[in-house]
Amino acid sequence: MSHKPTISELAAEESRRQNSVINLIASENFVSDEVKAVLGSDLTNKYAEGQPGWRYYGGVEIVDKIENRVKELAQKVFNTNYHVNVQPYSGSIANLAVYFGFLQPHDPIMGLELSHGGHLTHGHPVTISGKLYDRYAYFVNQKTGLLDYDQLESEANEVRPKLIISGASAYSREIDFKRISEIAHTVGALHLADISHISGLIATELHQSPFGHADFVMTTTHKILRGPRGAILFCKPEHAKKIDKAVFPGLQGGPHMNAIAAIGVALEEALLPAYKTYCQQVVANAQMLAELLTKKGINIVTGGTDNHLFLVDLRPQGITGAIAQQRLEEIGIIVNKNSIPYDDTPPQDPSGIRIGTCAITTKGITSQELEKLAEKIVSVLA
Ligand code: DSN
Repeated sequence: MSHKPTISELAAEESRRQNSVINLIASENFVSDEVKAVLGSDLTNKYAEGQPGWRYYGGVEIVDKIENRVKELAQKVFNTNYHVNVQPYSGSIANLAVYFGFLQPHDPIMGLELSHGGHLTHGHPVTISGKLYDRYAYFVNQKTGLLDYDQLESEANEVRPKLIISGASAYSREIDFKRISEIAHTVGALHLADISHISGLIATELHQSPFGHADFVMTTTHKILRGPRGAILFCKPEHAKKIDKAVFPGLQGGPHMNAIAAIGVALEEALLPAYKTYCQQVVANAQMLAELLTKKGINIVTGGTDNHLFLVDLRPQGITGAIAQQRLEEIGIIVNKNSIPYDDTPPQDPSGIRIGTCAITTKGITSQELEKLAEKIVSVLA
């Protein structure tokens, strides 16, 4: 009888896979051993529904201390006095908590079109955020590939949304959160800034901050922040009660205390000077890789990047994103196929790939290795 590998064996196999490839997936990273140790600790055994100081369970003295400390760390990392909730299981639930707490079914909302770099949970029709609320997409400019704030403003004036969602998962240029807040507030809307992809850059002042402007700020914790899977949801103090109630009991049960504590470890790491150096290197590596590919005739959407990622437009090569993803995987380079703005093909078979440098920077890639990497990428795309 053939041996079916145990889950532990498969997990070990996945570790070997991760360490044997070059990971260019913009939303993935490698966490530290300390993050892993706390994530796998006995905190996973503990129920703690409620908030520190008012739980529905006994034995919460230590988890209360942990959750309070993680909240303090989150405020410190982002240099903010916004209220903070560290319980959302993930980014999708954290965004939903804002919608559930502040919107009524069929309220109009605005989010960046998915194929222009937006995110499914920002009102895409296949998700609850698009089914429960009336989403109006905004777009990047067709010529420049840049967010078109004037177009957003005139659309907001027409739509009169209750909420504008900013933030992206495939946009390589700086986002003007202040301007988006101004647009939102002028039309009587609230503003949710989803900073999941760039939160580390905001924490280290390498990107404009939405704090002080947006009503809500949400980040996942497992991308550039190098924590476990989870999310942190911030809001202006006047929205605190509704946000906490929307997360629990509105959408969730017991918080995952092991994940919350491991987020705390990642936040402790983000306060170290080495973290700023890391974020600077992430951006420098993305810019260098984009430049190397451009020199070799590859078309980068918007011509480069201000952050940790960029999109490759494969139309000149005459191959799809799926083919590029497969060819790259065959030579040990992992990317994801991705729509590009004004793509003529569907998201299942888009014309681009997304490349990000968070994971390879954690692994300490050198500039010579980046040059070799660019050559390898071009060898299978051209
Ligand atoms: N799926 C994530 C990404 O890859 O950007 C966002 O949730």
